[in-house]
Amino acid sequence: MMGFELDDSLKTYNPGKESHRTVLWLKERPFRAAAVCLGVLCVVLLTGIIIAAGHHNHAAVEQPTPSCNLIGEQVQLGTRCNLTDLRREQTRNKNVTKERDQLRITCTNLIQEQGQLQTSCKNLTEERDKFKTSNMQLIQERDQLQTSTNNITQERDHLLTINKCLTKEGFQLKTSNNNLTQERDLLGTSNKYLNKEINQLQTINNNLTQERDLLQTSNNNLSEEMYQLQTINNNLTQERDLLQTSNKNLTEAMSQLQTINNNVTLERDQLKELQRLSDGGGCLAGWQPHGGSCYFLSAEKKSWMASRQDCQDRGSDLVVINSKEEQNFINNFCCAVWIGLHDRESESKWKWVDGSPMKLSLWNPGEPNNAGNEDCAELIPKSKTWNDVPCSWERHWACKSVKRNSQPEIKTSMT
Ligand SMILES: [Ca+2]
Ligand SMILES: [Ca+2]
Repeated sequence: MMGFELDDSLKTYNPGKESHRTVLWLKERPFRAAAVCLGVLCVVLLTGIIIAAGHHNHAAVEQPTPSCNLIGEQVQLGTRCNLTDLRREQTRNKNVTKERDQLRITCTNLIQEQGQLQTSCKNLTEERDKFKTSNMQLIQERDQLQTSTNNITQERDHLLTINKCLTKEGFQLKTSNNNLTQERDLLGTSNKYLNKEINQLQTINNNLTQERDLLQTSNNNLSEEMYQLQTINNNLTQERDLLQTSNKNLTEAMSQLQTINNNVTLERDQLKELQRLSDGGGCLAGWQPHGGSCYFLSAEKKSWMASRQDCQDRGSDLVVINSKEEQNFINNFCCAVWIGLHDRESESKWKWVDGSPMKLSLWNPGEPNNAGNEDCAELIPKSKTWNDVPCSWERHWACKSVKRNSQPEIKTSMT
């Protein structure tokens, strides 16, 4: 109605209970409070004007109008009614007067309160300005603090990153430190051994130095001796050359004597061999003569190859049987013996050690059967036959050679 509306708190205004809230409200809204006060003042003034108008109407009631007199005259019976209305009006007038007085008192109080409120408003305005200024400063400080906080946060993040890196490096350094500690301990141990070795080497070196000095002295002495020996050697070389010439002459003479001696020895041996042959029926000692040949029976057992080698060493070979008569002679030997028959070069192609083919066949029935790579032949006296067996087996053996008494005359090479 007055261009503004009162707050709910003002509508329920109670000076006794709500004084504190009102003061707070006034501090928060000083201009609005001033407007409210002005509105209240206007209401009071309007109320006063209305009351004055009522008083004027009351005076008009007290002076009877011509029309009222006419009515009073016309309705004299209703006089009691007019008196009742008059009393009612008077009572009403008294009440209104009382209300006006109260309103005047209220108005006076409101005016006083208005003055107080204006003073309070002024103070509040000043405080507001101060708060504004303070607020501005606080905002500036807050912005500065915000900026500072941002900077510190960045620095903190940076420091956190650095801290992480340092932690990582610290861990690596710790690991490295442990490794270095182990290496240091090992090197310490090694160092102890090396020191011990160095001391030993130092001792050895001292000994060697002494030996070297001794050797140096000895070397000097030896050098002198060598020089002397060189002189002696030269003399001896001359003497040697003379002796070599003499020796050469003597060697030639000795060689001639050696040749003469060999010839004499050979003649002596031939004479001895002739003597043995004449004593043993034309065979060497240990050999048995038969026909035009000599036969040797071994006392030990060997393989076929070793047996043949023994015969060859004796200037003969394993026996070659050319006739049944010869076979019968060998059958008289004590036991099974190797004979000079084999198929070592080509399987089943038997031949004698002198290269002649096998003409006479005296194999035991079913032999040769080559049962187990059997390439050498043995003679079995019991069955008077031959059998092929492995050449590595060991048997006695029989050698055969010609008689020596039919050999030509002894050669002499003596000059
Ligand atoms: Ca064979
Ligand atoms: Ca056989």
